[in-house]
Amino acid sequence: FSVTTFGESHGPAIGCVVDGCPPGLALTPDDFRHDLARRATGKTRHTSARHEADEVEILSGVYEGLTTGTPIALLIRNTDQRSKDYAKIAEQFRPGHADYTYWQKYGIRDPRGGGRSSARETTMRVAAGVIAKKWLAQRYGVRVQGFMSQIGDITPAGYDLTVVEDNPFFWPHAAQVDALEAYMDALRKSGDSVGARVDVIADGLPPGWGEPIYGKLDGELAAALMSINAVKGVEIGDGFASVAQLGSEHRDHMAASGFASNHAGGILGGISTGQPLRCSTAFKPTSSLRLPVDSLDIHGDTVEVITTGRHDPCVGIRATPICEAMVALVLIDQALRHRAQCGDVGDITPRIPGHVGG
Ligand code: EPS
Repeated sequence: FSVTTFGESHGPAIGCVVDGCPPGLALTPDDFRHDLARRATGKTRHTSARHEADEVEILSGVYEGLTTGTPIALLIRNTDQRSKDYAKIAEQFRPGHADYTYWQKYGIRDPRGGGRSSARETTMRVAAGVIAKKWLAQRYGVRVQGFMSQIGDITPAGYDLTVVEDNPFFWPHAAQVDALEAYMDALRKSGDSVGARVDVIADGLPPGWGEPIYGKLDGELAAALMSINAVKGVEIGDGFASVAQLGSEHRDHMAASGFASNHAGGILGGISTGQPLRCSTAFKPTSSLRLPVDSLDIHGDTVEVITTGRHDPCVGIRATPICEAMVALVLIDQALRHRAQCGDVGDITPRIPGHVGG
C-alpha cells in the first residue's frame, strides 16, 4: 500500500495516488468530508483564514462505488490560493522555514508561495488516510483516534477522548477549552506562534503486524509521522520517558487476560503486541510570524522579515487528523504485508493457548 501526493498550495490543484488498496471497498466523495473538514483551514479563528472547499474528485480506481484494486487517484482543486504576502517574501528566507533549504537544494523558487512545503499538502495525506481507516475499521475493527496532548506548556488536566471532537483543539479535557481559547487569542494578537504535541491511539490491532528488522512497525510510524511538515519529534509508548525508568517499571506484566500496562506502546521488536498502539508527535511553532526578524534574501543581503497574510499560529491545532492518517497508512500497509506472509487473523492458530492478546 503506497501513497504519493502532488500539487502546490498555490497551484491549481493538489492530489494523490493511492496504490495497493484491496478491491471491493465502498468509496465515494462523501467518505472524505468528515476528516477533511477536521483538518481544514478557515473553520475557527485559531487557524489560517484560507477558505478551501476541499472537495475530493475520485479520478480512478473506483467503479460503481467500489475500489477496483487499481491505483486510486484523488484530486482537490484549490479555490482560494491567492496569498497577499508572498510577493513580498518571495526572495526572503523566513528563519525556521523550509524556504531556505528548498532554495539551497533546488536553486529555484515558486514565487506563488509555500508550494510543496505548505501544510496544504497534508490535505491529501488525510484523504488517503480515510481509505486506510475505512478498510482497517471494516476488516479488523481497528480504530485510530488522535488528540492534542500539549500546546505550549499546557497539558491536559484529564483525558476523556469522547470530548475531543467537540472543541477546535482536539483537546481531551473540556474544562480547559475556554482557557485554551484565551491563550490562543492572546498568542495570535501578539503575532507569535507556539508548538504542540499530538497523540494517536490505535486499538483493535491484532498481534503480529510489523517486521522484525527492516520495516519495523515503530520505524515505519516514526518515518511517516516525521514526514509531516513541522514535525520535530516522535515517541512510541513511553518514548523518551523510558530513559528514566527501570526495567522493572517499564516492562508490561503479562497474564492470560492480557498485558497489565502499556509502556511499550503496543509494539515489541517492531511487531504489534495486540495492545493499543500509542504514539506522540511534536510540532514546532510555525515560522511565518508577524514579529520582525533579521534574515537574508536569496542575494545574500540582510533583510528584516515580517510575514503577514494567512497563517496558523499553531500548526499542531490542525495536526490531529493528519497524524491519524499517517498512522492508518502505516497500519494498512503492515496489515497487508502480514496477511501476505503469515496469513490472516482466524487462519492462524492462536500461538499462546488461553492468552487473549492485547
Ligand atoms: C500555509 C499558509 C497558508 C495556509 C496553508 C498553509 O496558506 P496561504 O498562504 O495560501 O493563505 O492557509 O494551509 C492550507 C492552505 C491548508 O489547507 O492547510 C503555510 O505556509 O504552510
